[in-house]
Amino acid sequence: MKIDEIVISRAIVEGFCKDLMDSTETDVAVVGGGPAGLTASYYLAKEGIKTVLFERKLSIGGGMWGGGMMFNKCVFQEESKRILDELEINRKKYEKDYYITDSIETVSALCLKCRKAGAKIFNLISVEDVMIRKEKVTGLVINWSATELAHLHVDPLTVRTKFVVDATGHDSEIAKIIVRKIGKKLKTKTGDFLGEKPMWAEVGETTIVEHTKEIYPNVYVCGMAANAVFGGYRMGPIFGGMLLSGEKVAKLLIKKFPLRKT
Ligand code: 48H
Repeated sequence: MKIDEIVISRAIVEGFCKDLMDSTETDVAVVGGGPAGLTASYYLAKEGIKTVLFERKLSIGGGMWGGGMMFNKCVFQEESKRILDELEINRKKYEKDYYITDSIETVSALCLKCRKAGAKIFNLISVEDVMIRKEKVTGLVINWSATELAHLHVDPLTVRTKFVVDATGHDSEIAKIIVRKIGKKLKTKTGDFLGEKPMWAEVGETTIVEHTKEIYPNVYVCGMAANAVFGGYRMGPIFGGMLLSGEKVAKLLIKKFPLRKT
């Protein structure tokens, strides 16, 4: 069989550019491919909502690969079991109300389900800014993560979106960008980013779902970023709250698209 390197190159460049062109206008742009962002993208795409996820790193999965302190197991509580089942992730009961999964399988399943549902995932792209028109976020400013890492002075590109999900984990980067660029206008008590509190798993896992909501017109927060924005506790290596938070933000946004398939 004849194999031409140039055909391979053209296939990659053309295929990627087509995907990127198609993603310049979208319904929901999710920033961050950890467990929360992936779960949100899965449920949104499953409903026929055009969903694009941008992940800074080469691998998606965020803080999930390493389980707890690199012991690659993930722990989930009873409330999140139904999401594991929906995603066809094998789980073993550990004790009453606690389940354990293999972190490699968990991330891989989340990624595959997300893609199969129709969400577009771009790795190696960082969101560095937002577009704001009439006090609403209308788009994201993106650049290659490699540009950032090499401190190159290269201008970014932009994508238009109806809604943004900040799923950037502990750093809550989108919320921080908003405060930095236009002041304390978040939907928190002070309008400012409140910051994460110390470890208290039980409380952290409860508030993370409560804190999953709109933080600025058209911008929603989920996962660890939700507790960081609203001053919630951290919870350590239990991941049920991340899936439940991703599911909740998807539910909130699905309501914004009443004409989509149900
Ligand atoms: C593109 C970006 C940008 C950007 C960040 O950290 P994550 O895994 O976040 P969650 O909320 O899905 O899950 C949190 C969980 O992993 C965790 O850390 C827990 C449970 N901690 C508890 C504790 O007590 O410590 O994923 C966020 C992802 C990462 O992959 C980042 O690379 C990515 O977002 N990201 N991608 N543009 N500006 N900022």
